Amino acid sequence: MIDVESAADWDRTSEALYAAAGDGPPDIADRLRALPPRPGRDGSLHRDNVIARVFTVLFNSRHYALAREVEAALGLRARTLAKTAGGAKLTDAGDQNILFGLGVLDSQRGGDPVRAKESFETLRRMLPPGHHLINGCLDGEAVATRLISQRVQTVETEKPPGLLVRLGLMKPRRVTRKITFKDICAVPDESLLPWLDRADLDERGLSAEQRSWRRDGVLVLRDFIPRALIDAYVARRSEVANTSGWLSASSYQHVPEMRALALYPPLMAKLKHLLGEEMLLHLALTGWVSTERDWHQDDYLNPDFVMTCYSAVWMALDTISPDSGPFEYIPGSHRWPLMSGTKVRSLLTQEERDRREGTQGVNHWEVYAERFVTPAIEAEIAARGVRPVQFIAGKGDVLLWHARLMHRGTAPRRPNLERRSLITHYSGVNHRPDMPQRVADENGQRYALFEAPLY
Ligand SMILES: O=C(O)CCC(=O)C(=O)O
Ligand SMILES: [Fe+2]
Repeated sequence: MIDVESAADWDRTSEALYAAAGDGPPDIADRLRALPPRPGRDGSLHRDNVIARVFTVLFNSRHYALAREVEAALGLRARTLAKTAGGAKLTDAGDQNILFGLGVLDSQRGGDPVRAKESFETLRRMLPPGHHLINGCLDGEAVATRLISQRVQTVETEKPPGLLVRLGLMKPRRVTRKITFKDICAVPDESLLPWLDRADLDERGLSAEQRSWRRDGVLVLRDFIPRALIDAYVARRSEVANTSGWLSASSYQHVPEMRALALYPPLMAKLKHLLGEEMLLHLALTGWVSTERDWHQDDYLNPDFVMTCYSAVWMALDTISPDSGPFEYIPGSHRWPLMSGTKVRSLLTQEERDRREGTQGVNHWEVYAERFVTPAIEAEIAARGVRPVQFIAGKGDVLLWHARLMHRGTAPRRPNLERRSLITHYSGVNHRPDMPQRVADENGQRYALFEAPLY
């Protein structure tokens, strides 16, 4: 194995991986398995980077059958790795491979080359003697491309340029001044906001729950979900042998046991009571570990017409350990200025706005923007001197949160500790013209349909 210190090394290691990938799918699993192991802190192997990347590319390009094949051949780890590589934070990543992978991903995204180099150097220092780095992520993409091209005619097979070549091409980012929270917010038209958020609302006649929603932006319902519903879902979810759960955001459409929780009529009634509109289920996060998604309000990810007529629900399926990376929020922050996706995107570089990733050409603007969004929110929190609160929950406890509430999935203190939750997101039925396909369940509760298999 070669230590990567120069552009020539990148090329040589790439060639080694191309050779390992071979020409076709039949023995791809064997070839990937034959890649050299490189123990990380959690015992992961070097090949994990390649597998994660292969899986991500296949999945993103909707080559589900091939993705399933790779997964079947290599074990369910492929999915977990792919998810971790996409969602982890550089500073929190305990896994050397992922750390390195992120460095490479940074550079692929035209991200901060200094950070990419730093993560690479950090990894080098962490490596035990006799272990080496190779260019895993990029070549994972190459392997995936090759796999696809064996089965599908139209996919390009061109080799992606090496990391250092890309770094050489990147222009240094010009930083003029610090971006503040105000810079990424907009003033919404009050008359279009949900009724409980309007300043001129007559508070007489509001229920205690409506008052607390108006004041805090959350509603906590202890021991709210019947055990039998939770147990049925947990049994089904346990069939997925990895902590990330199903990858597709609309897995609920294929899993009735999940819908029984997400569309539990008393829960839907609470949502309607707070938002003033019937709510439509359209997203579920089924991982049993923290997303580690940093501070944000959810609404800035939505199209403008949603206008914060949106809410999410955090359901504890078991006792949630404080060490497992609980959900954290700032009470009352839904009355702070409203983060605006348009404003955030306007602060990206033109290159970032134009960038398309993967075979599907997705632009991950919210990920690129974290470099200024996270510091801006952290500065706002410090300036206001407010204290975050964690949702330390028992089985059946539920937290409903406002689309504008500042929240995050914290980093676990014990990395592999389970955090058994179901997180579901809803919009007002009249606020989603972009989700025309919808059905009602036997109780009349509505959910959106998407063209995605259970994955
Ligand atoms: O991991 C978490 O608890 C945070 C999830 C989150 O931010 C969301 O679902 O909107
Ligand atoms: Fe969120």
